Amino acid sequence: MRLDRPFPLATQAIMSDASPAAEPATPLSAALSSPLSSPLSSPLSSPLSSPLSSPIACDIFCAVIDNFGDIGVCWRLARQLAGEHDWQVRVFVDDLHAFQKLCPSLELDRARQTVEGIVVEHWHAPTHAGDTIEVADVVIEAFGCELPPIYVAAMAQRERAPVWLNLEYLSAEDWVADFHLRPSPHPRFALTKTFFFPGLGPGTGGVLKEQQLDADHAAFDDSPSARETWWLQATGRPAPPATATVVSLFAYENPAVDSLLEQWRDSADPIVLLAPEGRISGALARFFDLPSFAAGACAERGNLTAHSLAFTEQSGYDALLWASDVNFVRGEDSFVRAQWAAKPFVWHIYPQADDAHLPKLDAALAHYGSTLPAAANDALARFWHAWNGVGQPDWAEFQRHREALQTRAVEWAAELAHVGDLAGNLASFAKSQLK
Ligand code: TRH
Repeated sequence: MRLDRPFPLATQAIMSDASPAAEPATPLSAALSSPLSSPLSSPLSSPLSSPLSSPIACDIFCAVIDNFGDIGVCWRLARQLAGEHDWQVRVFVDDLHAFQKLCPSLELDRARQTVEGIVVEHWHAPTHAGDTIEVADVVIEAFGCELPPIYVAAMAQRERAPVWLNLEYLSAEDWVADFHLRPSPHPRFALTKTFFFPGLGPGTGGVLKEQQLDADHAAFDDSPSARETWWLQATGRPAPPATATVVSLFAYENPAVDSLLEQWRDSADPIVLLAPEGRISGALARFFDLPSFAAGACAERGNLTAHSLAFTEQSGYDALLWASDVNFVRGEDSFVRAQWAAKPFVWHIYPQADDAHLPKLDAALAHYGSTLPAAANDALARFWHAWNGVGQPDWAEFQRHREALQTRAVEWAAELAHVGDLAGNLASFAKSQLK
């Protein structure tokens, strides 16, 4: 519920977070007294109804660093909060082009639009906070993107301070549980920002999982016609024979891919590779000696058949994971989706300077491989390290442990579900603060 009355930004001359010298600003007291900004005072006098008596309003701010995961996580969270918790959700996002890749119905030239009941504001400048300042009950600052100063100042003016959450990047490291839900007082305003840490273990915020996901997955697995339809739509061909191993490949550029393609080419059993067009497509084109490997392309060498797939809208990505036997995923959101798909998977972690990503990789392996037989756990770790720049991948060894990896994948999906879905955990915490 938005307690504040919208008022034209032009009358807003609130001291920004920037130093006063940085921009001419009417002191807040003057802004409050001027008749034009009287709506600003309305929150101070509006009757306080419990925010829980009407839909909770939530603003999510997302600055896309690169790739698709920032907006991928925010959009999935927004859809869950709106669809499963009936929140009024507004997403401020700066890069509509990245967003449109996973949400094709988004229009690139609109400052504001509604998609699936969610208001999408083009966050066209760091200081932009919409044509009017309407502070929500819950404000989610995704991945430390820094809220517009004018919005923070308006948060401080709100009769009931909003629940302000900093949604962190996912990490499987143990320290995450110690920092999850830690409050951080604002240096100047009577506001508190709470750090919300996703995670793979107890005591963290968990990871996103739609309530309908398991049912949708089971329906796909139980319907040969649904699978056949998917194969024809995705590749133009029927599903391959059961003797083939189907591999999905969503990765950054990766020097290990050349060796893996050769191993797949020389594999004793047929390999069908499904690669959404993207950063790995250049390597596939070179391997098949093609000028490009765009969506719709198909090529064969030895026992390897590769299809380049069109980038689907976000809800369509899961079916690729369900249709495959082994999933190569990357970043954060597809990494989580592979865990829910309950198939053996290989993670191309978002590379960081000085190999800072490797401890994060090992932390995830520690959770995921903890109950694997030692030989299978070692093989998985070697393969994940090779896929992340340390050593050479050994596909035959990975395949030798496929049965143990498949058993573990199913177990892990159940264990991860016990941590609770991130959207539900976040909604519960926010409501506990709004009482
Ligand atoms: O695209 P990414 O590499 O995003 C990265 C990571 O999130 C990383 O943690 C972050 O620091 C960096 O961005 C800034 O990988 P990720 O996280 O898997 O996001 C991809 C999104 O794209 C995910 O939501 C799934 C979606 N997707 C589709 O919607 N359709 C598709 O066809 C494919 C292949 C993916």
